[in-house]
Amino acid sequence: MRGLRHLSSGFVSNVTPSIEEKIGQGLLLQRGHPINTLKMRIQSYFGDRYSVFDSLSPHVTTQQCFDDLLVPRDHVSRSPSDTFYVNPEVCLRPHTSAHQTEFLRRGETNFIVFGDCYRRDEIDASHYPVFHQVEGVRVWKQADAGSSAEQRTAFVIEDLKHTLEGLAKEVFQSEIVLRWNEDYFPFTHPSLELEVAHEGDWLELLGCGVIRPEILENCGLQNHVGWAFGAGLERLAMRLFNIPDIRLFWSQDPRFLEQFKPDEVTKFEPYSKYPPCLKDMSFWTPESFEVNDFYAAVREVAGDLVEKVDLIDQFQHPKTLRHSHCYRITYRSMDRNLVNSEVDQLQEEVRESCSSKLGIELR
Ligand code: FA5
Ligand code: MG
Repeated sequence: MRGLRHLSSGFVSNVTPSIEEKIGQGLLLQRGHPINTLKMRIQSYFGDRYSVFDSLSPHVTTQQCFDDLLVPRDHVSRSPSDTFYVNPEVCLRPHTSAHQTEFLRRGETNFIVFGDCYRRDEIDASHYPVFHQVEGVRVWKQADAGSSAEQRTAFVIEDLKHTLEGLAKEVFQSEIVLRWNEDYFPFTHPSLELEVAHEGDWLELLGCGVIRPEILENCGLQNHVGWAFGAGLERLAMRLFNIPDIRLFWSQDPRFLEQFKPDEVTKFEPYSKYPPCLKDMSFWTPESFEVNDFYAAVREVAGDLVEKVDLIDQFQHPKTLRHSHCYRITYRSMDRNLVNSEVDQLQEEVRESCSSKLGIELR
């Protein structure tokens, strides 16, 4: 459970039972599920010109997932506080970009990849440790993209923007307001992010950019240029189907599932909003405290009954210099009313589990 800080010595997998349970559930291919309906829309937009891969194992090597993509050795995304490791060389893919180089090496020049992705992350309505992404890649021979480096970059960016603006319009099939921002990824340069206006705010749809030439060269594609993008399907689907909480995608409740028909986009009608139950928890943190270990421990005990976890207070003791954190855990079921005694018991189990596994000292 605890972050494995020394991958080579005394390896302990940080993949928890509730994560293991999600592997192979196949929401992407489940007809009628909003994730499948969205996938079909994206797939139909890209049409026959793109090869589609949607059944790849989520187990990938750190080579595929990080090294091949020029992710620096000390980049935080490689850390076991962020990524689930099965063993020191194999992890659960944190992004579908993990498949870019294998298909480029096989000579694919236009392709999209759908997959379930896994990340150790915060807990709230738009973050879940399992989610889905679609990756897209397109490459050209240099000569077909322009005669100077500047021309080729401009050509690739223009095609990328055109393709992705078209995708957003196809997905939402309504008037939408988009904006491009600069971004950073180790594997693309320049890199961009696309946002859509949503309820008075901007919602991040995807990251993308011009593939770094070293990556293409390492795949045997000298004198080529291309773009890549990666988008989170849940965030798109939440907006498209009016789904307010990311946990709902995993619901087995017929009141959720039966609202959706294959290939139809309909607005979700909430069947209930049960009252939340808030519990605070304070503790002294050990030197090596990783907040994602805490989130994972809470999830492991409370499962989908935890809606969000917020850090509400922290301070450092002036004499001992120890750090104290106070978190507010919001418990709420999406399907039923939680009784107080049940939440009290959950909270007690969370406290016990955290104090035994994380080396924290409860206050
Ligand atoms: C990436 O994962 C890059 N691989 C995208 C990319 C591909 C860039 C190709 C350039 C070229 P990022 O970490 O921003 O980027 O995640 C992309 C999307 O995944 C986010 O916009 C979000 O929609 C989704 N996402 C990330 N973490 C979570 C999470 N915990 N829960 C739900 N969705 C998530
Ligand atoms: Mg991002």
